[in-house]
Amino acid sequence: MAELKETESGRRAVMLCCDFEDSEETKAFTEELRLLMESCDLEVVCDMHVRRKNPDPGYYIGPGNAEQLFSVVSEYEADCVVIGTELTPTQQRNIEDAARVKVIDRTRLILDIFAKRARSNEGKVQTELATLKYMLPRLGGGKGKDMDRIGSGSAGVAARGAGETKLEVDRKRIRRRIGELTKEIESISRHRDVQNKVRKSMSIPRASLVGYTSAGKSTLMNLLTGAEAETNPRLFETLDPMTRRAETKDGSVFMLSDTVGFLRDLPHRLIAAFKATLSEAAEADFLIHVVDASSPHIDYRIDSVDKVLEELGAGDKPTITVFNKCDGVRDQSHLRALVADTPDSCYMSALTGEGAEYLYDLITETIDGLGKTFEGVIPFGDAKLADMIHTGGRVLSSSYEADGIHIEAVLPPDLYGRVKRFSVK
Ligand SMILES: Nc1nc2c(ncn2[C@@H]2O[C@H](COP(=O)(O)OP(=O)(O)OP(=O)(O)O)[C@@H](O)[C@H]2O)c(=O)[nH]1
Ligand SMILES: [Mg+2]
Repeated sequence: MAELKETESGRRAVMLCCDFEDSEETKAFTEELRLLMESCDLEVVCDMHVRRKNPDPGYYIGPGNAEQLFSVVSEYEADCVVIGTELTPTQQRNIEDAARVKVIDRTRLILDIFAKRARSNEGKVQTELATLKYMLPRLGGGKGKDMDRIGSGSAGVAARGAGETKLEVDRKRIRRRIGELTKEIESISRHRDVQNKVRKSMSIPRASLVGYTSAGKSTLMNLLTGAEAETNPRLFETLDPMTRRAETKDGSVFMLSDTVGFLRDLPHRLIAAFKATLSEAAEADFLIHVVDASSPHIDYRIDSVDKVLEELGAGDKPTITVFNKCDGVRDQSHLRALVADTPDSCYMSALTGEGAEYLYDLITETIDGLGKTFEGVIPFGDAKLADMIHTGGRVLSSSYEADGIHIEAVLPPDLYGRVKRFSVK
C-alpha cells in the first residue's frame, strides 16, 4: 500500500530540522525524528539544522537554504531529504525542485510506519484513508510520483476517458477510494459504539492505557491482564486496540484497553482517521497514563499526551500516572520527586512487576472514587443482581440471611442505579 518503496528502504537520507528556538523541546523533537527515520529504514547521513524565526511560506526552510540543500545532498550522496514538519504541497514541490532529490516530510514518515504496523482491517483502513487524504493535494508534483505506490489495481492509460490526463484519472480514483474507506470507517465506528454499549451495560468500570509510544503500555497490559500483546522498542508497535478483564488484588474488577501510542504533533489527519481506535480513551471511565521514566524528555512527552487527550475530549478524565521503567532509572530520588509532584501517581516496572502493588492501590482508589457505596438486601428472587454486584463491584461484605442476600459493596454508577431500590440506607 502506502509504504515508501522497497528501493527507498535502507536509503541514505539528510535529516533537516528547522529550529525556531533553542530549547529542550527542539532537542527532543530532533531525537524523535531520527527514531522515526530509523523505523523507516532510512540511514541518517547528515543531521542538518536551519535557524529561522518563522517558517517560510513557499520553502519552509527559505529559498536560500533550499538551494544549499543541493550541494549537501551531493556531498553526502544522499537519496532523499527528510524534513521535520508537515510541509504544504507547494513547499514540498519547491524544495524538491531546488534540492533535486525526493523530499519526505514527518507526516509521511509516520504514515509509512503506521502502514507497516497495521495488522487488522480497522488499522489498515484508517491508515489508508489518512494516507490518501495526505496524497491527494500532492499528486503530480515534484519527484514524488506517489500514485505509483497506492493500491494494487492501477488505472492506467486504458482506463482514461477521452481527454483526461493521467493526473485527473488518478485524482478521481483516489477520491472514489476515499469515499469507500470513509464508509467503511463509519461502519467500524458503529460497530465500536455497539461494543461500547455492551461493555457499558456490563457495568464494569473501564480503564484505558494511554501514553507516548514505547512507554510500556502493552507491557503493562500484559502484566495486569495476562494478555499476550506484542511489545517492542519500535515506535507505534500497537495500532489495534485490545480490551481484557483485569482485577486488583482486593477484588476490584475492571476492563482494560490498550491502544495506539501518542507522539508530539501527531498529524491531524491521523487523529481524525484513527478516531474510532482512539475513542477507546474517550469512552473509558478512567485513564492510566504510562510514562517512560527512563527518558530524558519526561515533561515534553507528558505534555504531548495531554494535548492529544484534550483533542479527543478525554482531557478531564480521572487519570493515574504510572512512571514506568523504574528498573532503568538510576536516580531513585528523581523518581520519588516525580511521584510527589504528580497527583495519583506511582512508579513501577511493567517489565519486572516491581511496584505493581502501588498501581493496584491507586486503581482500587480510583474505582472507589467513581463508584457509590451500596448497602442493602437483595431478595433471593433477584440473585442475578447479586451476581452482577460480585462481578462488577468491589464487595466489602456479603452474607445469606433469612430475608435475602445482605451486601455491602462499592459499585460503578450504572450498576448502583440498577440495585439502589434494594438499598437499606
Ligand atoms: N526496562 C524496562 N523496559 C520496559 C518496561 N516496560 C516496557 N519496556 C520495554 O519498552 C519497550 C516498549 O514497550 P511496549 O510495551 O511495547 O510499549 P508501548 O507503550 O505499548 O508502545 P507502542 O505500542 O509502540 O505505543 C519494549 O521493548 C518493552 O520491553 C519496564 O518497566 N522496564
Ligand atoms: Mg503497545
